[in-house]
This record gives sequence, structure tokens and C-alpha cells, in this order.
Amino acid sequence: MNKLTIALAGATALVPAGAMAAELNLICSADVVVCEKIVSAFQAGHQDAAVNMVRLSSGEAYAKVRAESRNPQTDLWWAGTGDPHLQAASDRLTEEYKSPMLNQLYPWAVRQAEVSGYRTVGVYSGALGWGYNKDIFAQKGITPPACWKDLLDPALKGEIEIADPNSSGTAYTTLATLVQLMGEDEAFAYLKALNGNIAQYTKSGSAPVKAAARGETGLGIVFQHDAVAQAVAGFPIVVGSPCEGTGYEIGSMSIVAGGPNPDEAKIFYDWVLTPEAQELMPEAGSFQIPSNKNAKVPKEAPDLGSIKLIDYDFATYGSSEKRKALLARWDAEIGGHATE
Ligand code: S7P
Repeated sequence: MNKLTIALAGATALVPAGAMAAELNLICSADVVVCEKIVSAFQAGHQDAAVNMVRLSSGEAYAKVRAESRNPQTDLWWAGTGDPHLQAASDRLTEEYKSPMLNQLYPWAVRQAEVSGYRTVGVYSGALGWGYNKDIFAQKGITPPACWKDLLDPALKGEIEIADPNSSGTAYTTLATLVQLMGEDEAFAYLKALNGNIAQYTKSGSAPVKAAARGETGLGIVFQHDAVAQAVAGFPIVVGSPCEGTGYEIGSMSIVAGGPNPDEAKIFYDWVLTPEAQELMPEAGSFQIPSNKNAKVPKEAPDLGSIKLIDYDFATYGSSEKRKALLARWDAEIGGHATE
């Protein structure tokens, strides 16, 4: 377990020095570099606390919160795709909280709170797509894909990576997006065909484009901002946005019901919704759209206005029944045949 214990020093405008008690147990479902940046910044602004942070992909985080429900150890779950946060809310694993910061947030972030009965809230958003390695494509003479259907091109056999939707919120967003675009049976037929081109189903959602950046694979199906991050880091990655339309995430945050340190959870919760905290994310190479209206949108962030977004149904695809059913079908029809 990646456990980070940090002694905190200083104070913020929101919380008087010394108001923070001893501990906060945090699950962070963003990229680990962002998690560490956010925790260190919190540390720099608050006194006398230790943050015990573990980085988990969104589906794994949901599973941990669920597994601990009789004896919760976690206080706060920050970041990760919204669907598992909504599932946790519908399972009553998370606590209702109306932050004083809510009135600073974009309507899409507040809607996430409303849909969940204020058991979660939007912290950022970003669209799904892919990133491909232009050098590999050029060397192998592969035509870059423009549409979901182009990913079935036999030239891409063994060249695509995507995560496993059980562990990864990114991959679940992809599954739910395809179902909304095509209808469930057609989406599963598509995924079966796509399986022939998949080199590997990874645990973490951004791993596929990191592999493409390093030339281990040709293309990763990921959030577009995760592909941008690799291009900004200097890798030969080109960002793709599917012509048929694509889904998006509302990255979310939830307080765990019955967690040991609820007051500390609220202090972190309110702080991480401030523009100052949200503007730290691009410094760690994370280019989502922040949920606070006063936070600067990173210039590298994909422009959601120019991407063909579907009207993603968060209430349905974040419900316990739908997520469970889609994952069970994915396991039976795709995951179980991953290496065939
Ligand atoms: O890297 C940032 C990001 O893509 O990671 C989060 C994601 O949930 C973590 O990955 P998986 O759960 O797919 O492993 C996203 O919310 C976020 O934008």
C-alpha cells in the first residue's frame, strides 16, 4: 500500500491554525503525482495533522469503501470517475455533506451532488478518447483512427490497451459510453470484436497511454487529458476524439459514512474545492476542467465545447444495479476471453 504520512505545518484562511486534529485517512483516485501534490499542499497549509493517503483506481476505491463498510477506516475519497462515487452514494456508503463551497462550483459539479443526495460532488471533468503514438503508427503504416469503429481495423491487432472496467473508472466510463452510443447488445458485440486488437487490459485507467508514450503499444483508450499529459511531457502522442461522440467523467469526491475523522474530512473537502487547490493539478501534469468557477482552466485542457459529447446519463450508469450488471456482463463476455 502506498501510504504517505505527512506532518502538517501552517494554516489556511478557511481553517484557523491548530483546528485540524491528528489524522485524515484519504483514498486518492487521481494520478499518483497529483495525489502527492495535493496532499503536500494541504500539508503546507494546515497544522498538526497526518494524512494517510492510498492511491487506488476508482473501481478499487469503491470496493475498499464497500469492504470496510462495517468498520470504516477511510474518511474521504477524493477524485476518480463519478460513477463509482454515485454507486457508493446509492449504497449509502458515503455521507451527506453540503459544503459552503458549493456555490462556487459549476452547475455540472453541483448536479452531481444533487443527483447523489449530496453524498458526492464534482471536482473536475474531462472527455474520453484515446492517445496514439504517431511514430509507431508511421513505422507500421497504420492509419490513425478517427472513430470508435476504426479501432476495429485489423492493422491495430495487439496495438491497443484499455483498462479493466472493474478496477478502472476510465474503462467503466468507456463501457457505459459505448452502451449509450450503440445500445447494450451492439456495444458488447463491438467490445468482443475490439478484444481481438487488445494487447492488455490494465488495472489503472491512464496506464494504456503511458505504455503508448513509451512505445510499448500503439494506442491507449483513456481520458483525453491523460493523453495530453503524455504529449506535454514530450512523448509522440496524438490525442483522438471519436467521431461518433464520446462520454465524459465528472471526477468526484465523497465523505465515507462512519469514517473515524469526519471533521478532518470536511476540512480537506472544503479546501480541495478552492480555486487555489484546484489550480495545483496542472502543475502535476493533470489537465481536467476544474469544478470551481474561479479556478483557471489549464490552457492544455481539451476544450469540451469542441468535442462531440454524448448526454451521459450519470444517474443510470452510476446506479448500483446498472454498474453491477454491466461489469458482470463484461466479465462473462469480454474479461473471461481476454487472452483468446
Ligand atoms: O489521471 C487522471 C484521471 O484520469 O484518473 C482518474 C481515474 O479514475 C483514475 O484512473 P482509473 O480509475 O481509471 O484507474 C480520473 O478521474 C482522472 O481524470
